This record gives sequence, structure tokens and C-alpha cells, in this order.
Amino acid sequence: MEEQYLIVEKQDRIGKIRLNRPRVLNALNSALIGELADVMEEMDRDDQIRVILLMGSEKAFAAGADIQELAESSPVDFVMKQFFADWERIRKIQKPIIAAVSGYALGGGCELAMCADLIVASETARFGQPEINLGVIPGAGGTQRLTRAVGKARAMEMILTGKPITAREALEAGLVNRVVPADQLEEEALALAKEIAGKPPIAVRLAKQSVLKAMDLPLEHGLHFEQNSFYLLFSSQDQQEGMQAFIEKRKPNFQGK
Ligand code: CO8
Repeated sequence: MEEQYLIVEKQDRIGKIRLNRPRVLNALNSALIGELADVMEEMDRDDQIRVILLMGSEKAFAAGADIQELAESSPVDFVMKQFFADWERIRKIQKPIIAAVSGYALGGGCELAMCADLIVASETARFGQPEINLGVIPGAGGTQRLTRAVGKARAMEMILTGKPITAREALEAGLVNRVVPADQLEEEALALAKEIAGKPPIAVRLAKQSVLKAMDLPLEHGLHFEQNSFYLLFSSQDQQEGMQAFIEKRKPNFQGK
């Protein structure tokens, strides 16, 4: 697959995707999001890949939706192009996604980082939803995912003032998993990806789904989903391998079966 806006690499069971529109700080136009959804879906189907790592540049993870493209769009364009359909495809990716964020993660950039399951931030990262300054509001899940991640008070302030928060503030608020020095971002994110890639893939997949259910299902339904996933895992070879390896005091070798 030829990508125009992405640099894609596969390394040790990790699918690495780098956003690559440097001239406009990785502004997310529709073509880029379409490519991203295509590549992520391909990686989701690829048995050689267990974790997806999404990165931007040092200056910007992504500075938001492409304002030039937005400025030229009408409500009818949004409807006819199904503007958010590719975001939905990204939301449905089953393998864990780690976002490594350096510099600006603003507007759609912050929303894209929040589509990931884990965020590793460099000390230079800035997370914000500045759409209010453009006369609009977040459209790719910002009001919902940010509120779930950091709570009403902070989300409301970020969305109503448009002011970004620092990486440290994001860590304190629970938006990111860890903050690392800028020059160690890729290394640290890769180490986390490799750690998860060594875990049993079917359990990882069901664990991701179960945690995500906690965000939108009532407790009883979420517990039901978790229990069914738990039962299902007892039909996997990895469950037998994991428990047998524990009993035999050896390292398990998970095959994703
Ligand atoms: N869209 C288009 N072009 C952009 C964007 C953007 N979001 N951000 C930066 N650029 C361009 C600039 O226009 C500039 O281009 P040029 O060199 O041709 O003038 C180039 O990138 C470099 O930017 P700056 O010169 O502005 O760089 P600075 O270091 O001075 O400033 C900032 C960096 C603070 C990040 C600044 O560029 C900025 O404020 N950018 C816009 C941030 C923003 O408002 N983002 C929200 C956009 S709206 C949105 O995301 C809605 C989400 C809806 C759903 C998602 C659908 C995809």
C-alpha cells in the first residue's frame, strides 16, 4: 500500500505508523485519516503484528484537523463524505494502540491520541481542544473522551478556554500513562509496545474490549461482557500455556491461539 501522509514500518510484532505532513504540523485532512484507517485495519488483520504504535513528529503529534479543509466544508459535504466514518474505523481497531505524543496534540490531534489505548507523552507534549477559538467545538470525540479521561472540571475548562495543558498536567489528570524525556519518547513507547506484544494476543484483545466497555456500559452489562470474555479465554491454547508455564515455573510462549 502506498501512503502519502504516513510512514509505516513493521518491527518485532509492532506496527509503527508515523504521521507525516510536517509542513502543516501533521494537520489531519480527510485523506490522512482515510490512509490511517486503512493501515490500521491492515495491521489489525496481520498475524505478525500485535501492537500498533502511532507517532507524530518532535514538534507536533498533530495540530488538529486541517483548518484549510474545514473552512471549505459545508454541512452537506460532511454528510455526503461521511466525514467521521474513518474515525469510526479507527475506533473499532481491536489490537492495542499506543500513541507516542511529542509537541502539539491539539483539536483532532488530541482526539486522535485519545483514540489510542495508552499514551506515552514527551515532556514537550501539549494537549488541548482549541476548537472554541475557531467558533466550533470538538467533533471527533473530544467532549466525550476528554471528559471521561480527566473529569468534568478539567475537560470543561480545556474545552471552554481552548488552553492546552502540559504533559505533566496530563499525567496528573490521568490522560496519559507516562511522561518521558523528549529524546527517549520512541524508545519508551516501543518498550511498552514490546511488553504488551509478549502477552497472549487473544486475552489482550478481550481485555482491551472489556476496559472500553467500562466507558459506555452500565456496570451490570460491563461485568457480563467481562465474564463471557473470561469464559471464552478458557478455550484458548494460550490459557493452557500460561497456566501450565506457571505450574512448571517457566516463561510462557504465547501463540495467539
Ligand atoms: N490546519 C491546517 N494548517 C495548520 C494547522 C491546522 N490545524 N496547524 C498548523 N498549520 C499550519 C500553519 O498554517 C502553518 O502553515 P504555513 O507555514 O503555510 O503558514 C504551519 O502549519 C506551521 O504552523 P505555525 O506557523 O502556526 O506554527 P507555530 O509554531 O507558530 O504555531 C500552533 C503552532 C500553535 C500549533 C498553531 O499552528 C496553531 O494554533 N494551529 C492550529 C491549532 C488548532 O486550532 N487546532 C484545532 C483545529 S480544529 C479541529 O481539530 C477540529 C476537530 C474536528 C474533528 C477532526 C476531524 C479531522
